[in-house]
Amino acid sequence: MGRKFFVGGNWKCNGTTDQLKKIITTLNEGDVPSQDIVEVVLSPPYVFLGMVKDLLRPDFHVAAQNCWVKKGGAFTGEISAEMLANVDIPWVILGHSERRAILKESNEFVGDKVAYALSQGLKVIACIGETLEQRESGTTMEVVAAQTKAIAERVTNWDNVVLAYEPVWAIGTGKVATPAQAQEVHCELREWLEANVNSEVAASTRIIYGGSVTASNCQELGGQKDVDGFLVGGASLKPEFIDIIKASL
Ligand code: G2H
Repeated sequence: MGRKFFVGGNWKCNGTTDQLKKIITTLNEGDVPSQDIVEVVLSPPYVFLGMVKDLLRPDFHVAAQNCWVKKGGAFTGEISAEMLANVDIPWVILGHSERRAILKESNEFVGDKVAYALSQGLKVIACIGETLEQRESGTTMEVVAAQTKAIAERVTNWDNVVLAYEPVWAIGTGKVATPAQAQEVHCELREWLEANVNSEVAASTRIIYGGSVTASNCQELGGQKDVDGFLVGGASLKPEFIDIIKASL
């Protein structure tokens, strides 16, 4: 079975009601390929999830940007996976490098989150990626393999997992990975899945690229054999996101 192109928009900690309504209007008016060709998921900050879900066209879906690692309870400030499921939020982004770096989320903690979110019926965009220092010291594959292993050890069914490879040095820096750099890591990740999970998961799991994706670099990146879409930050807050969705054609 072919892997359907996936385009995620990660709005991070940005936006006001008015600003997001404006973006939603642009998205709703956008002429994009059908759901048979591309799966589009937008991830607003928590407080706007309900509004975005209500206003967004029905062929686009929403994702939370994080959720708690286990069942809810006395965890002030957290939102649990079962709460997201309860209010029909189908997707969650987990393990974004900003959380790994700033909030010190470990590989194991992210793996636990992925497993728990899946157990509650959510679909997960699981982020992995190396820092500039790690790339320059030649440990890129070692780093992303360890991040993926922590997920693989806790997950048995990969149907609802999208793996987002986001080199940290390319995030919000304007310094995008070259198509060859992205393809190399995506291909090695697929080989890792084949060797350490199984060939069915390796063939069917979507591996998307994130890190300074724009309308001008998305065609070439999306044309790589093992690049199955994007997780877009900055450019997903702009009208050019429509052009990025069209890179699925
Ligand atoms: C990477 C990406 C979205 P940006 O964080 O996940 O952000 O496209 O701004 O680099």
